[in-house]
Amino acid sequence: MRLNPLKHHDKPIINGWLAIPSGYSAEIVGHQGYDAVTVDLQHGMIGFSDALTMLQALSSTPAIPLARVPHNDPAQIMRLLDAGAYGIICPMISNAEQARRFVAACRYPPLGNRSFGPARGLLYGGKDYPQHANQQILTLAMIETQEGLENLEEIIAVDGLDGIFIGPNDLSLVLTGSAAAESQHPQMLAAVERVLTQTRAAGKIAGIFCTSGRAAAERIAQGFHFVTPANDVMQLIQAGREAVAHARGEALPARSGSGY
Ligand code: 3PY
Ligand code: MG
Repeated sequence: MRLNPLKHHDKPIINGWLAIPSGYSAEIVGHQGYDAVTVDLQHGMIGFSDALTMLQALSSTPAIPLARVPHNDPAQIMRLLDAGAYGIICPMISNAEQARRFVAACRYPPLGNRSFGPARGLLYGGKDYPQHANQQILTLAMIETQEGLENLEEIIAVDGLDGIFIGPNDLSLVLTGSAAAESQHPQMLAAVERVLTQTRAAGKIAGIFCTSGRAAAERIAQGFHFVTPANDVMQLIQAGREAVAHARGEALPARSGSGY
């Protein structure tokens, strides 16, 4: 089976993020040097057939294809793994039971309850995918709720969970009342630092969503192993605004804290 380099990372993982339902943009993004690219079925405008085409497009690039599911649903997780995703990011994990259910959906028996029907897993991963998928598929649980923060230790400790991915917009929304991915609010700074420290102490991947490459570089310097330097929509917005402002000789308009 094709090995998943994200499972044995020695350098920070730079992860692209796709919200636009297009195989063509997936292919373009996959060729830009990212280690991994995530197809976002939670907040992206993406259904299963779009995701299939996008995972196929990503397969033709060096980037490892990942998917974020809309919620902790074993049927959705199974279909995206069958479609060739080499890892799943699951939003809104709030306790260990939810994390165990998530991991079980990503693992064939006896480790979990993923149903057998590997489909594109065989095409992307290779003929021996069924024998090795349990070891190669990446599982990242998103911490972005108050309860998730409170139950952090027990979530991180779940066997088979590879790491944590912070959703800073949702997290800052619940902690500070406004969605701001790079919020400097003391409560948010403390929460992010706590998730980072505890995840690293457990020897697992510490990941976070960011709104720009510069913000992602700061997160890497802070100690994160897995960063997303904005999604395709944010990059399109930023590039469009810059182009218009430069053409008009005007100052760049201010960005919103959420990146949108
Ligand atoms: C968040 O910031 O809440 C996310 O889920 C990132 O997409
Ligand atoms: Mg979120």
